[in-house]
Amino acid sequence: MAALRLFSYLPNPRLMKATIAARLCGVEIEIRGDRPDNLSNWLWDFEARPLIDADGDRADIIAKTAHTGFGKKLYKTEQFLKTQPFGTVPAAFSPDGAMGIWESNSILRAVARLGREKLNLYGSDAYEASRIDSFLDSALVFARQSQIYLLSLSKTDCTTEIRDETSKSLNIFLKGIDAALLGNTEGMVENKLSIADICFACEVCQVSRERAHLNTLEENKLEKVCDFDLLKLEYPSAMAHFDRLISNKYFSPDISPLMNKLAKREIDFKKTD
Ligand SMILES: N[C@@H](CCC(=O)N[C@@H](CS)C(=O)NCC(=O)O)C(=O)O
Repeated sequence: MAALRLFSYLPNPRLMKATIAARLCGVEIEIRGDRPDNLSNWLWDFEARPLIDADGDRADIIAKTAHTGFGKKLYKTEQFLKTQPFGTVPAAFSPDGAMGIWESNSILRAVARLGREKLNLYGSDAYEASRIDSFLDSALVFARQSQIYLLSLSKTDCTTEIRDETSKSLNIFLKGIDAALLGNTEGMVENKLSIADICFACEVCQVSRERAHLNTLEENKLEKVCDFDLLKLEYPSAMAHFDRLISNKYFSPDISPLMNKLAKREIDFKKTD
């Protein structure tokens, strides 16, 4: 039986935090989900699945317009909302469905805790673990802004203010990581690979999904925030670490298909431009 069940839209770099950690420390996880557009046709539940006609008769399904990220109504069970009080995805569950965990960084921590016997990714003492938490918290501050940016790009109403705020937030995030690495190549905390590195790699992949919206960026006369060539010049240690991480064999099964698809989109866009 899987140690953790996850429900999310797919692909989702924030869910990849958990799958990369699970691969590294041998934790079995079960993933349910679908393309973002299709999740409005799914039952949001521990037993998540596509909706069926009979669901129309169920009194425990609450149909509500999403507050973040989905244009349509979402169908969440009362039990889902009991275990997931914020009602968001990615959503993780204990194997019996009784305990819900949300926020991708907390789901990542759960995987690391479950797998620490095989490989410890969450620090060797309270100080190291807390420093790792500091990186996760800094990443969440950045992630909040990148979410606003990516959602505004998908709604094609991104403004210069949103774009510039995101760029500023990315620069603050990368500046800290660049300084923390100080030439270290294995990891941000005590030069050991930890969930801080996994979170960092996935959040950079997430913001680089702006490349799925190159038309919108051009129409709104906006520059990308995640220009890898420029970022490499400005934050050489952070971006070299990012490159090393995404080509690591535990990361690449999740990251490479997404990054290759985005790179191809950029090449195709330049060809038609
Ligand atoms: N910071 C959270 C973001 C979670 C989130 O905002 N999820 C949105 C989709 S991007 C959601 O589930 N929205 C459902 C709703 O608003 O009802 C994380 O990293 O897990």
